Amino acid sequence: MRIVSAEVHQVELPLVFPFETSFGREETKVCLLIALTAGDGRRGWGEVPAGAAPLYNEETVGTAWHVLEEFILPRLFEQDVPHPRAFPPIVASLRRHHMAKAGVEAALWDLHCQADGISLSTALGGTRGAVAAGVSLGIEPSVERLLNRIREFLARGYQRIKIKIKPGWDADVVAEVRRAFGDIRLQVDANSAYTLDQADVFRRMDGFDLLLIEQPLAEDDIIDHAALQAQLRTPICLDESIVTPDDARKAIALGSCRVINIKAARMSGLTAGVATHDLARRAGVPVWCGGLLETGIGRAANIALASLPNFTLPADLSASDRYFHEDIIDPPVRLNADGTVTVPTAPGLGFRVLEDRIDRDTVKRATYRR
Ligand code: OSB
Ligand code: MG
Repeated sequence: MRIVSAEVHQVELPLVFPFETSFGREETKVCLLIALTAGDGRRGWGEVPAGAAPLYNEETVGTAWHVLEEFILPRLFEQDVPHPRAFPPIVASLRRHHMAKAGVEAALWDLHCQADGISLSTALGGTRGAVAAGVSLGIEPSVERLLNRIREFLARGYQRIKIKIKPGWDADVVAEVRRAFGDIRLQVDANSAYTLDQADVFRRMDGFDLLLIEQPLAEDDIIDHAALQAQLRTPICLDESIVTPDDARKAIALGSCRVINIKAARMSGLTAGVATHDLARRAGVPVWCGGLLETGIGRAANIALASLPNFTLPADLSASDRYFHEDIIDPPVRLNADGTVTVPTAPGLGFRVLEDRIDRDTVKRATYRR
């Protein structure tokens, strides 16, 4: 593939309702969208799900833009890329900036699949036609408000509920959720809000039959997580701590987790996401597909990835209407009656990208040429 130009769009889409985690509250989805144009005129799309501030990881839309403009896109234009899997080595010597790299790699996958007339799911090795969908719900101003949200999403048919926790909003809230909804599939995500000396909170939660406890401790830690996992029956699932396939190998070897949340964007792209899936599968460790409140473009790639065989737990892949009044893909992602999301079979991302909506939501844009 010869890429002749790259458009970078910074978009802002209002969320249907605010999303609060232990690290902050978001009312608007801010990210970069990348459109690559190939020599044959085809366009491929990818998302850089970095936010306005470096809260989930170290990247922001500003750092991603800088690194794309100054380093990643110039390298892309320097050579032809025979396959999307040839892209990671081209940018490997640029340290980190995983989301910026992942956005370009996703657009290359879209182009590659369009050219071959295959779906992204097929290209990645997907084996299922639908993915079990869960919903991730933020911290609310009151327990009652959270219970109402959960009720609403259970009624829509989501197969599992994930709630965000932080010190002061944890074991008691989980107890109330269990009391209200019985044995629903339930998990929690701390986004690194605790330290090992707060282990008693997790020992308490160990009695609530959670599917998993996501990222309780520091984002750069796999030592204390191993110590905590040894005290718990409930699997620890790592999110922020796993940014390369090698991190996954080490965390599994140390016993730092028994489940892994895979977000290709956190790991520099779909190639690394698939590699992590493969090594976890060989180790007998289940994985599931996480999300970063992506627009339809990022979510389409996540759906394709989640169709691989070892994605055995419900994904943070909700319908478009959980996030946005109007998504930027057509059709929007919809929840099936059985609580799944269909994996598209059309070539590439499998959805039509609504460029006029992207233009409407774009606050900053630039085009770079070979
Ligand atoms: O930790 O999984 C997370 C959203 C933003 C940042 C971090 C996380 C999340 C989610 C949302 O939980 C999942 C989704 O996209 O539905
Ligand atoms: Mg998480």
